[in-house]
Amino acid sequence: MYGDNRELTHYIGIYEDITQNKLAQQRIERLAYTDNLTNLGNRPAFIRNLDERFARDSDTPISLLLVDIDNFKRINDSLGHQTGDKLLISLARRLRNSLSTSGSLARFASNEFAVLLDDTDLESGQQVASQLLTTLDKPMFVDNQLISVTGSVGLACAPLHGRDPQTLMRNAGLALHKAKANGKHQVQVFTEALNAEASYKLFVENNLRRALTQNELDVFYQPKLCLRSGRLLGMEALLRWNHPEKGMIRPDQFISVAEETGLIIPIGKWIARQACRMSKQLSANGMGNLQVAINLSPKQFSDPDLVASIATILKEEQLPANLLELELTEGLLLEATEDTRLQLDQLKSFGLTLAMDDFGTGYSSLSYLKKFPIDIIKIDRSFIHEIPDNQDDMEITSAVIAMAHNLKLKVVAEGIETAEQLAFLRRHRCDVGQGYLFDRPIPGAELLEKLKRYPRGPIA
Ligand code: G
Ligand code: G
Ligand code: MN
Repeated sequence: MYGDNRELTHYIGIYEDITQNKLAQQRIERLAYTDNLTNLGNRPAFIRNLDERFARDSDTPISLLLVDIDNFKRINDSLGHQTGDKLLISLARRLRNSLSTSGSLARFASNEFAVLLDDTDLESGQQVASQLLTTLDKPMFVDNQLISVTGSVGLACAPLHGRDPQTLMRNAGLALHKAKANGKHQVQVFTEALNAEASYKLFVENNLRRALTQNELDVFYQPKLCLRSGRLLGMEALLRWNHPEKGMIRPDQFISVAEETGLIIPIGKWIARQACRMSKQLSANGMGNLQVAINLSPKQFSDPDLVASIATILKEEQLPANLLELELTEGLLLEATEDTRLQLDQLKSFGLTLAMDDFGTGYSSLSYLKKFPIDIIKIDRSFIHEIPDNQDDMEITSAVIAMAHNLKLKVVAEGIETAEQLAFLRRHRCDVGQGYLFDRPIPGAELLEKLKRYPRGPIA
Protein backbone atom coordinates (compact mmCIF):
# COMPACT_ATOMS: atom_id res chain seq x y z
CA MET A 1 0.00 0.00 0.00
CA TYR A 2 1.20 3.42 -0.79
CA GLY A 3 0.88 6.61 1.26
CA ASP A 4 -0.13 10.13 0.04
CA ASN A 5 3.28 10.76 -1.42
CA ARG A 6 3.36 7.47 -3.20
CA GLU A 7 5.68 6.08 -0.61
CA LEU A 8 5.39 2.40 0.27
CA THR A 9 3.74 2.17 3.65
CA HIS A 10 2.87 -1.49 4.18
CA TYR A 11 2.00 -4.81 2.56
CA ILE A 12 -1.15 -6.80 2.82
CA GLY A 13 -0.65 -10.49 3.00
CA ILE A 14 -3.34 -13.11 2.49
CA TYR A 15 -2.92 -16.65 3.51
CA GLU A 16 -5.00 -19.75 3.23
CA ASP A 17 -4.41 -23.12 4.78
CA ILE A 18 -4.31 -25.57 1.86
CA THR A 19 -3.31 -28.58 3.90
CA GLN A 20 -6.66 -30.19 3.21
CA ASN A 21 -6.29 -29.50 -0.50
CA LYS A 22 -2.87 -31.05 -0.59
CA LEU A 23 -3.99 -34.06 1.38
CA ALA A 24 -6.97 -34.50 -0.90
CA GLN A 25 -4.71 -34.25 -3.92
CA GLN A 26 -2.42 -36.87 -2.50
CA ARG A 27 -5.37 -39.06 -1.77
CA ILE A 28 -6.73 -38.71 -5.28
CA GLU A 29 -3.29 -39.45 -6.66
CA ARG A 30 -3.01 -42.49 -4.46
CA LEU A 31 -6.43 -43.75 -5.47
CA ALA A 32 -5.73 -43.15 -9.13
CA TYR A 33 -2.42 -44.95 -9.05
CA THR A 34 -3.04 -47.71 -6.54
CA ASP A 35 -4.68 -51.04 -6.92
CA ASN A 36 -6.92 -51.03 -3.89
CA LEU A 37 -7.00 -54.79 -3.44
CA THR A 38 -3.27 -55.38 -3.14
CA ASN A 39 -2.05 -51.82 -2.49
CA LEU A 40 0.38 -52.27 -5.33
CA GLY A 41 0.69 -49.69 -8.07
CA ASN A 42 -1.88 -50.13 -10.82
CA ARG A 43 -1.47 -50.08 -14.54
CA PRO A 44 -1.39 -46.28 -14.95
CA ALA A 45 1.22 -46.07 -12.19
CA PHE A 46 3.33 -48.69 -13.87
CA ILE A 47 3.07 -46.99 -17.27
CA ARG A 48 4.01 -43.64 -15.72
CA ASN A 49 7.00 -45.30 -14.14
CA LEU A 50 8.00 -46.89 -17.39
CA ASP A 51 7.61 -43.61 -19.30
CA GLU A 52 9.76 -41.80 -16.77
CA ARG A 53 12.35 -44.53 -16.90
CA PHE A 54 12.63 -44.30 -20.69
CA ALA A 55 12.76 -40.49 -20.58
CA ARG A 56 15.57 -40.59 -18.04
CA ASP A 57 17.73 -43.28 -19.60
CA SER A 58 17.16 -45.30 -22.74
CA ASP A 59 20.44 -47.21 -22.86
CA THR A 60 20.76 -49.20 -19.65
CA PRO A 61 18.91 -52.49 -20.14
CA ILE A 62 15.59 -53.05 -18.39
CA SER A 63 13.43 -56.13 -18.21
CA LEU A 64 9.66 -56.04 -18.31
CA LEU A 65 7.85 -59.11 -17.00
CA LEU A 66 4.14 -59.71 -17.34
CA VAL A 67 3.01 -62.36 -14.89
CA ASP A 68 -0.33 -64.07 -15.25
CA ILE A 69 -1.82 -66.47 -12.74
CA ASP A 70 -2.96 -69.56 -14.66
CA ASN A 71 -6.60 -70.67 -14.58
CA PHE A 72 -7.54 -68.01 -12.08
CA LYS A 73 -11.12 -68.04 -13.21
CA ARG A 74 -11.37 -71.63 -12.07
CA ILE A 75 -10.20 -70.63 -8.60
CA ASN A 76 -12.78 -67.84 -8.46
CA ASP A 77 -15.48 -70.16 -9.70
CA SER A 78 -14.73 -72.97 -7.31
CA LEU A 79 -13.70 -71.11 -4.16
CA GLY A 80 -15.58 -67.85 -4.58
CA HIS A 81 -14.40 -64.33 -5.30
CA GLN A 82 -13.60 -63.51 -1.67
CA THR A 83 -11.12 -66.34 -1.43
CA GLY A 84 -9.85 -65.39 -4.87
CA ASP A 85 -9.23 -61.86 -3.61
CA LYS A 86 -7.35 -63.08 -0.56
CA LEU A 87 -5.28 -65.33 -2.75
CA LEU A 88 -4.36 -62.37 -4.94
CA ILE A 89 -3.29 -60.40 -1.88
CA SER A 90 -1.04 -63.26 -0.77
CA LEU A 91 0.34 -63.68 -4.25
CA ALA A 92 1.11 -59.97 -4.45
CA ARG A 93 2.96 -60.17 -1.14
CA ARG A 94 4.88 -63.17 -2.34
CA LEU A 95 5.89 -61.54 -5.57
CA ARG A 96 6.90 -58.39 -3.67
CA ASN A 97 9.07 -60.36 -1.27
CA SER A 98 10.79 -62.34 -3.94
CA LEU A 99 11.85 -59.24 -5.85
CA SER A 100 14.85 -57.21 -4.81
CA THR A 101 14.06 -53.58 -3.99
CA SER A 102 15.06 -52.41 -7.44
CA GLY A 103 12.08 -54.05 -9.09
CA SER A 104 8.77 -52.26 -9.30
CA LEU A 105 5.68 -54.41 -9.11
CA ALA A 106 2.16 -53.52 -10.19
CA ARG A 107 -1.16 -55.25 -10.61
CA PHE A 108 -2.56 -54.76 -14.09
CA ALA A 109 -5.77 -56.67 -14.26
CA SER A 110 -7.57 -59.22 -12.16
CA ASN A 111 -4.86 -61.86 -12.29
CA GLU A 112 -2.08 -60.10 -14.14
CA PHE A 113 0.96 -58.52 -12.54
CA ALA A 114 3.82 -56.56 -14.07
CA VAL A 115 7.40 -56.23 -12.94
CA LEU A 116 9.89 -53.66 -14.10
CA LEU A 117 13.51 -54.55 -13.41
CA ASP A 118 15.97 -51.72 -13.72
CA ASP A 119 19.45 -52.35 -15.01
CA THR A 120 18.58 -55.95 -15.87
CA ASP A 121 19.51 -57.54 -19.16
CA LEU A 122 17.84 -60.50 -20.87
CA GLU A 123 19.81 -63.14 -19.03
CA SER A 124 19.20 -61.70 -15.56
CA GLY A 125 15.58 -61.00 -16.53
CA GLN A 126 15.12 -64.66 -17.37
CA GLN A 127 16.61 -65.66 -14.04
CA VAL A 128 14.21 -63.44 -12.14
CA ALA A 129 11.33 -64.73 -14.24
CA SER A 130 12.08 -68.36 -13.40
CA GLN A 131 12.45 -67.46 -9.73
CA LEU A 132 9.03 -65.85 -9.83
CA LEU A 133 7.53 -68.98 -11.34
CA THR A 134 9.07 -71.10 -8.57
CA THR A 135 7.81 -68.68 -5.95
CA LEU A 136 4.28 -68.92 -7.30
CA ASP A 137 4.44 -72.70 -7.38
CA LYS A 138 4.55 -73.09 -3.61
CA PRO A 139 1.09 -73.91 -2.27
CA MET A 140 -0.43 -71.34 0.08
CA PHE A 141 -2.99 -71.31 2.86
CA VAL A 142 -5.98 -69.11 2.21
CA ASP A 143 -9.16 -69.39 4.27
CA ASN A 144 -7.86 -72.59 5.82
CA GLN A 145 -7.39 -74.19 2.46
CA LEU A 146 -4.19 -75.18 0.77
CA ILE A 147 -4.29 -73.69 -2.70
CA SER A 148 -1.81 -74.32 -5.49
CA VAL A 149 -1.47 -72.00 -8.42
CA THR A 150 0.96 -71.65 -11.27
CA GLY A 151 1.94 -68.65 -13.33
CA SER A 152 2.96 -67.76 -16.86
CA VAL A 153 5.48 -65.05 -17.65
CA GLY A 154 6.13 -63.00 -20.77
CA LEU A 155 9.46 -61.21 -20.85
CA ALA A 156 10.68 -58.37 -23.04
CA CYS A 157 13.88 -56.35 -22.54
CA ALA A 158 14.79 -52.83 -23.53
CA PRO A 159 16.49 -51.80 -25.67
CA LEU A 160 16.78 -55.28 -27.24
CA HIS A 161 13.03 -55.88 -27.76
CA GLY A 162 11.77 -52.32 -27.76
CA ARG A 163 13.09 -48.79 -27.49
CA ASP A 164 9.92 -47.15 -26.25
CA PRO A 165 7.37 -48.00 -23.56
CA GLN A 166 4.57 -48.95 -25.96
CA THR A 167 6.69 -51.39 -27.96
CA LEU A 168 8.15 -52.96 -24.86
CA MET A 169 4.71 -53.41 -23.31
CA ARG A 170 3.22 -54.87 -26.46
CA ASN A 171 6.09 -57.29 -26.92
CA ALA A 172 5.98 -58.50 -23.33
CA GLY A 173 2.25 -59.01 -23.89
CA LEU A 174 2.88 -61.11 -27.00
CA ALA A 175 5.41 -63.18 -25.07
CA LEU A 176 2.88 -63.74 -22.27
CA HIS A 177 0.25 -64.75 -24.78
CA LYS A 178 2.69 -67.26 -26.23
CA ALA A 179 3.46 -68.67 -22.78
CA LYS A 180 -0.23 -69.25 -22.21
CA ALA A 181 -0.90 -70.65 -25.65
CA ASN A 182 2.02 -73.05 -25.23
CA GLY A 183 0.41 -74.64 -22.20
CA LYS A 184 1.02 -72.10 -19.40
CA HIS A 185 3.32 -72.45 -16.38
CA GLN A 186 6.36 -71.19 -18.26
CA VAL A 187 8.45 -68.19 -19.20
CA GLN A 188 8.47 -66.99 -22.79
CA VAL A 189 10.83 -64.37 -24.12
CA PHE A 190 9.67 -62.09 -26.89
CA THR A 191 10.93 -62.92 -30.39
CA GLU A 192 10.35 -61.25 -33.74
CA ALA A 193 8.48 -64.38 -34.87
CA LEU A 194 5.77 -63.53 -32.34
CA ASN A 195 5.33 -60.20 -34.08
CA ALA A 196 4.92 -61.90 -37.45
CA GLU A 197 2.49 -64.34 -35.92
CA ALA A 198 0.45 -61.54 -34.40
CA SER A 199 0.24 -59.59 -37.65
CA TYR A 200 -0.71 -62.73 -39.58
CA LYS A 201 -3.44 -63.37 -37.04
CA LEU A 202 -4.67 -59.83 -37.43
CA PHE A 203 -4.76 -60.31 -41.19
CA VAL A 204 -6.82 -63.47 -40.81
CA GLU A 205 -9.14 -61.86 -38.29
CA ASN A 206 -9.74 -58.90 -40.56
CA ASN A 207 -10.33 -61.00 -43.65
CA LEU A 208 -12.07 -64.14 -42.52
CA ARG A 209 -15.41 -62.55 -41.76
CA ARG A 210 -15.51 -61.15 -45.26
CA ALA A 211 -14.44 -64.52 -46.66
CA LEU A 212 -17.64 -66.07 -45.41
CA THR A 213 -19.93 -63.41 -46.89
CA GLN A 214 -17.99 -62.92 -50.14
CA ASN A 215 -17.93 -66.60 -51.10
CA GLU A 216 -14.18 -66.92 -50.69
CA LEU A 217 -14.58 -70.16 -48.77
CA ASP A 218 -14.67 -73.37 -50.69
CA VAL A 219 -14.94 -77.08 -49.97
CA PHE A 220 -12.75 -79.81 -51.40
CA TYR A 221 -13.64 -83.48 -51.05
CA GLN A 222 -11.34 -86.44 -50.62
CA PRO A 223 -12.68 -89.93 -51.43
CA LYS A 224 -12.78 -92.70 -48.81
CA LEU A 225 -12.63 -96.25 -50.05
CA CYS A 226 -13.46 -99.64 -48.64
CA LEU A 227 -10.04 -101.28 -48.50
CA ARG A 228 -11.46 -104.78 -48.88
CA SER A 229 -13.52 -104.22 -52.00
CA GLY A 230 -11.99 -101.02 -53.33
CA ARG A 231 -15.39 -99.45 -53.70
CA LEU A 232 -16.18 -95.83 -52.95
CA LEU A 233 -17.83 -95.24 -49.58
CA GLY A 234 -17.85 -91.50 -49.32
CA MET A 235 -15.62 -88.50 -48.87
CA GLU A 236 -14.24 -86.05 -46.32
CA ALA A 237 -15.15 -82.40 -46.77
CA LEU A 238 -12.12 -80.16 -46.34
CA LEU A 239 -12.32 -76.42 -46.00
CA ARG A 240 -10.35 -74.11 -48.28
CA TRP A 241 -10.04 -70.34 -48.35
CA ASN A 242 -9.50 -68.78 -51.71
CA HIS A 243 -8.20 -65.33 -50.80
CA PRO A 244 -8.37 -62.79 -53.67
CA GLU A 245 -4.72 -61.74 -53.23
CA LYS A 246 -3.07 -64.49 -51.22
CA GLY A 247 -4.51 -67.40 -53.17
CA MET A 248 -5.48 -70.69 -51.58
CA ILE A 249 -5.07 -70.75 -47.81
CA ARG A 250 -5.05 -74.11 -46.03
CA PRO A 251 -7.27 -74.58 -43.00
CA ASP A 252 -4.41 -75.10 -40.54
CA GLN A 253 -3.43 -71.50 -41.39
CA PHE A 254 -6.72 -70.05 -40.22
CA ILE A 255 -8.81 -72.54 -38.23
CA SER A 256 -7.24 -71.51 -34.93
CA VAL A 257 -8.11 -67.87 -35.56
CA ALA A 258 -11.60 -68.90 -36.59
CA GLU A 259 -11.85 -70.71 -33.26
CA GLU A 260 -10.57 -67.78 -31.24
CA THR A 261 -12.91 -65.33 -32.92
CA GLY A 262 -15.91 -67.63 -32.81
CA LEU A 263 -16.17 -67.50 -36.61
CA ILE A 264 -15.77 -71.28 -36.64
CA ILE A 265 -19.41 -71.53 -35.65
CA PRO A 266 -20.93 -69.93 -38.78
CA ILE A 267 -18.16 -71.45 -40.92
CA GLY A 268 -18.86 -74.90 -39.47
CA LYS A 269 -22.55 -74.57 -40.24
CA TRP A 270 -21.76 -73.40 -43.72
CA ILE A 271 -19.49 -76.33 -44.54
CA ALA A 272 -21.94 -78.81 -42.99
CA ARG A 273 -24.62 -77.55 -45.36
CA GLN A 274 -22.31 -77.64 -48.38
CA ALA A 275 -21.27 -81.18 -47.55
CA CYS A 276 -24.83 -82.45 -47.14
CA ARG A 277 -25.87 -80.74 -50.35
CA MET A 278 -22.96 -82.38 -52.17
CA SER A 279 -23.82 -85.87 -51.01
CA LYS A 280 -27.41 -85.30 -52.06
CA GLN A 281 -26.35 -83.94 -55.43
CA LEU A 282 -24.04 -86.88 -56.11
CA SER A 283 -26.83 -89.27 -55.33
CA ALA A 284 -29.15 -87.35 -57.68
CA ASN A 285 -26.49 -87.90 -60.34
CA GLY A 286 -26.56 -91.63 -59.98
CA MET A 287 -23.70 -92.04 -57.52
CA GLY A 288 -25.77 -93.82 -54.90
CA ASN A 289 -25.51 -93.10 -51.21
CA LEU A 290 -22.16 -91.56 -50.35
CA GLN A 291 -21.37 -90.72 -46.78
CA VAL A 292 -19.83 -87.31 -46.29
CA ALA A 293 -17.60 -86.47 -43.32
CA ILE A 294 -17.09 -83.03 -41.86
CA ASN A 295 -14.48 -81.95 -39.29
CA LEU A 296 -15.85 -80.38 -36.14
CA SER A 297 -13.79 -78.15 -33.93
CA PRO A 298 -14.28 -78.53 -30.15
CA LYS A 299 -15.26 -74.88 -30.15
CA GLN A 300 -18.38 -75.71 -32.14
CA PHE A 301 -19.63 -77.75 -29.19
CA SER A 302 -19.75 -74.62 -27.07
CA ASP A 303 -22.54 -73.50 -29.37
CA PRO A 304 -25.77 -74.54 -27.61
CA ASP A 305 -27.35 -74.55 -31.04
CA LEU A 306 -24.99 -77.12 -32.58
CA VAL A 307 -27.24 -80.17 -32.42
CA ALA A 308 -30.33 -78.29 -33.54
CA SER A 309 -28.53 -76.67 -36.43
CA ILE A 310 -27.21 -79.99 -37.70
CA ALA A 311 -30.70 -81.45 -37.45
CA THR A 312 -32.05 -78.47 -39.40
CA ILE A 313 -29.41 -78.79 -42.10
CA LEU A 314 -30.09 -82.52 -42.54
CA LYS A 315 -33.79 -81.83 -42.78
CA GLU A 316 -33.54 -78.89 -45.16
CA GLU A 317 -31.07 -80.67 -47.41
CA GLN A 318 -33.10 -83.87 -47.11
CA LEU A 319 -30.08 -86.00 -46.36
CA PRO A 320 -30.53 -89.18 -44.29
CA ALA A 321 -28.57 -88.75 -41.05
CA ASN A 322 -26.58 -91.93 -41.61
CA LEU A 323 -24.90 -90.24 -44.59
CA LEU A 324 -23.31 -87.60 -42.39
CA GLU A 325 -20.18 -88.40 -40.42
CA LEU A 326 -18.58 -86.11 -37.87
CA GLU A 327 -14.82 -86.18 -37.37
CA LEU A 328 -14.04 -85.17 -33.80
CA THR A 329 -10.75 -84.31 -32.15
CA GLU A 330 -9.34 -85.98 -29.09
CA GLY A 331 -9.28 -82.63 -27.37
CA LEU A 332 -13.05 -82.51 -27.47
CA LEU A 333 -13.42 -85.79 -25.59
CA LEU A 334 -10.62 -85.02 -23.15
CA GLU A 335 -12.24 -81.81 -22.05
CA ALA A 336 -15.79 -83.00 -22.50
CA THR A 337 -18.34 -81.67 -20.08
CA GLU A 338 -21.70 -83.22 -19.34
CA ASP A 339 -23.08 -80.93 -22.07
CA THR A 340 -20.65 -82.30 -24.64
CA ARG A 341 -21.67 -85.83 -23.83
CA LEU A 342 -25.31 -84.90 -24.19
CA GLN A 343 -24.66 -83.29 -27.56
CA LEU A 344 -22.77 -86.36 -28.78
CA ASP A 345 -25.50 -88.69 -27.57
CA GLN A 346 -28.14 -86.63 -29.33
CA LEU A 347 -26.18 -86.53 -32.59
CA LYS A 348 -25.64 -90.24 -32.33
CA SER A 349 -29.34 -90.84 -31.70
CA PHE A 350 -30.18 -89.07 -34.98
CA GLY A 351 -28.13 -91.77 -36.69
CA LEU A 352 -24.97 -89.81 -37.46
CA THR A 353 -21.61 -91.57 -37.48
CA LEU A 354 -18.96 -90.28 -35.08
CA ALA A 355 -15.28 -90.66 -35.88
CA MET A 356 -12.23 -89.87 -33.79
CA ASP A 357 -9.80 -87.99 -36.03
CA ASP A 358 -5.97 -87.94 -35.86
CA PHE A 359 -5.86 -90.94 -33.55
CA GLY A 360 -2.44 -91.59 -32.10
CA THR A 361 -1.17 -88.03 -32.05
CA GLY A 362 -2.55 -87.03 -28.66
CA TYR A 363 -3.37 -89.00 -25.57
CA SER A 364 -4.92 -91.85 -27.54
CA SER A 365 -6.87 -92.84 -24.49
CA LEU A 366 -8.83 -96.03 -24.92
CA SER A 367 -11.18 -95.19 -22.10
CA TYR A 368 -12.95 -92.41 -23.90
CA LEU A 369 -13.42 -94.57 -26.96
CA LYS A 370 -15.62 -96.62 -24.65
CA LYS A 371 -17.12 -93.70 -22.77
CA PHE A 372 -18.38 -91.86 -25.84
CA PRO A 373 -20.52 -93.14 -28.69
CA ILE A 374 -17.63 -93.33 -31.17
CA ASP A 375 -18.02 -95.58 -34.24
CA ILE A 376 -14.77 -95.05 -36.10
CA ILE A 377 -11.18 -94.11 -35.44
CA LYS A 378 -8.98 -92.47 -38.04
CA ILE A 379 -5.33 -93.37 -37.66
CA ASP A 380 -3.31 -90.22 -38.10
CA ARG A 381 -1.42 -89.94 -41.35
CA SER A 382 1.90 -89.50 -39.52
CA PHE A 383 1.80 -93.24 -38.72
CA ILE A 384 1.00 -94.24 -42.29
CA HIS A 385 3.64 -91.98 -43.76
CA GLU A 386 6.70 -94.11 -42.90
CA ILE A 387 5.23 -97.50 -43.67
CA PRO A 388 7.09 -99.74 -44.56
CA ASP A 389 10.33 -98.13 -43.31
CA ASN A 390 9.39 -97.50 -39.72
CA GLN A 391 8.91 -100.67 -37.71
CA ASP A 392 7.42 -98.84 -34.71
CA ASP A 393 4.82 -97.08 -36.81
CA MET A 394 3.82 -100.38 -38.40
CA GLU A 395 3.44 -102.03 -35.03
CA ILE A 396 1.42 -99.16 -33.66
CA THR A 397 -0.79 -99.13 -36.73
CA SER A 398 -1.51 -102.85 -36.64
CA ALA A 399 -2.08 -102.74 -32.87
CA VAL A 400 -4.50 -99.83 -33.22
CA ILE A 401 -6.44 -101.69 -35.90
CA ALA A 402 -6.66 -104.84 -33.79
CA MET A 403 -7.63 -102.93 -30.68
CA ALA A 404 -10.28 -100.93 -32.52
CA HIS A 405 -11.78 -104.08 -33.96
CA ASN A 406 -11.94 -105.62 -30.50
CA LEU A 407 -13.86 -102.56 -29.39
CA LYS A 408 -16.16 -103.00 -32.41
CA LEU A 409 -14.91 -99.83 -34.01
CA LYS A 410 -14.12 -99.36 -37.68
CA VAL A 411 -10.72 -98.02 -38.70
CA VAL A 412 -9.90 -95.45 -41.34
CA ALA A 413 -6.31 -94.90 -42.44
CA GLU A 414 -5.62 -91.47 -43.88
CA GLY A 415 -2.63 -90.29 -45.86
CA ILE A 416 -2.16 -93.46 -47.92
CA GLU A 417 0.34 -92.52 -50.58
CA THR A 418 1.95 -95.76 -51.78
CA ALA A 419 0.94 -99.23 -52.87
CA GLU A 420 3.05 -100.73 -50.05
CA GLN A 421 1.13 -98.73 -47.47
CA LEU A 422 -2.11 -99.90 -49.01
CA ALA A 423 -0.98 -103.53 -49.01
CA PHE A 424 0.12 -103.32 -45.39
CA LEU A 425 -3.20 -101.82 -44.32
CA ARG A 426 -5.21 -104.38 -46.25
CA ARG A 427 -3.16 -107.17 -44.74
CA HIS A 428 -4.06 -105.87 -41.27
CA ARG A 429 -7.70 -105.54 -42.21
CA CYS A 430 -7.95 -101.79 -41.97
CA ASP A 431 -11.50 -101.01 -43.08
CA VAL A 432 -11.34 -97.70 -44.92
CA GLY A 433 -8.61 -95.75 -46.69
CA GLN A 434 -8.07 -92.21 -47.83
CA GLY A 435 -5.00 -90.62 -49.40
CA TYR A 436 -3.14 -89.26 -52.37
CA LEU A 437 -2.72 -92.78 -53.76
CA PHE A 438 -6.41 -92.66 -54.61
CA ASP A 439 -7.07 -88.96 -54.90
CA ARG A 440 -6.06 -85.61 -53.52
CA PRO A 441 -8.84 -83.43 -52.13
CA ILE A 442 -10.98 -82.56 -55.18
CA PRO A 443 -12.76 -79.24 -55.87
CA GLY A 444 -16.53 -79.62 -55.66
CA ALA A 445 -17.02 -78.80 -59.33
CA GLU A 446 -14.82 -81.71 -60.46
CA LEU A 447 -16.02 -84.22 -57.91
CA LEU A 448 -18.74 -86.00 -59.85
CA GLU A 449 -16.48 -86.75 -62.82
CA LYS A 450 -13.61 -87.91 -60.61
CA LEU A 451 -15.80 -90.18 -58.50
CA LYS A 452 -17.29 -91.91 -61.49
CA ARG A 453 -14.15 -93.97 -61.96
CA TYR A 454 -14.48 -95.75 -58.61
CA PRO A 455 -16.42 -98.99 -58.23
CA ARG A 456 -19.52 -98.33 -56.21
CA GLY A 457 -22.10 -100.21 -54.29
CA PRO A 458 -24.53 -99.85 -51.43
CA ILE A 459 -23.06 -99.04 -48.06
CA ALA A 460 -23.25 -102.08 -45.83
O1 G B 1 -7.03 -80.33 -46.04
P1 G B 1 -5.88 -80.02 -45.15
O2 G B 1 -4.81 -81.04 -45.04
O3 G B 1 -5.28 -78.68 -45.48
O4 G B 1 -6.52 -79.84 -43.69
C1 G B 1 -5.72 -79.52 -42.62
C2 G B 1 -6.50 -79.70 -41.35
O5 G B 1 -7.61 -78.80 -41.29
C3 G B 1 -7.04 -81.09 -41.17
O6 G B 1 -6.52 -81.60 -39.98
C4 G B 1 -8.51 -80.93 -41.06
O7 G B 1 -9.02 -81.72 -40.02
C5 G B 1 -8.73 -79.48 -40.77
N1 G B 1 -9.97 -79.06 -41.42
C6 G B 1 -10.26 -79.13 -42.73
N2 G B 1 -11.52 -78.67 -42.95
C7 G B 1 -12.02 -78.33 -41.74
C8 G B 1 -13.28 -77.83 -41.29
O8 G B 1 -14.21 -77.61 -42.04
N3 G B 1 -13.43 -77.59 -39.96
C9 G B 1 -12.45 -77.84 -39.08
N4 G B 1 -12.67 -77.59 -37.80
N5 G B 1 -11.24 -78.32 -39.45
C10 G B 1 -11.03 -78.57 -40.76
O1 G C 1 -6.72 -84.23 -39.81
P1 G C 1 -7.57 -84.59 -40.99
O2 G C 1 -7.99 -86.01 -41.03
O3 G C 1 -8.81 -83.73 -41.08
O4 G C 1 -6.66 -84.31 -42.24
C1 G C 1 -7.04 -84.57 -43.52
C2 G C 1 -6.02 -83.89 -44.36
O5 G C 1 -4.99 -84.80 -44.76
C3 G C 1 -6.57 -83.31 -45.62
O6 G C 1 -6.50 -81.95 -45.49
C4 G C 1 -5.68 -83.75 -46.73
O7 G C 1 -5.22 -82.62 -47.47
C5 G C 1 -4.52 -84.41 -46.04
N1 G C 1 -4.17 -85.61 -46.79
C6 G C 1 -5.04 -86.48 -47.31
N2 G C 1 -4.41 -87.50 -47.92
C7 G C 1 -3.09 -87.27 -47.77
C8 G C 1 -1.94 -87.97 -48.17
O8 G C 1 -1.98 -89.03 -48.83
N3 G C 1 -0.74 -87.44 -47.83
C9 G C 1 -0.65 -86.29 -47.13
N4 G C 1 0.57 -85.84 -46.82
N5 G C 1 -1.71 -85.61 -46.71
C10 G C 1 -2.94 -86.07 -47.04
MN1 MN D 1 -10.35 -85.08 -40.71
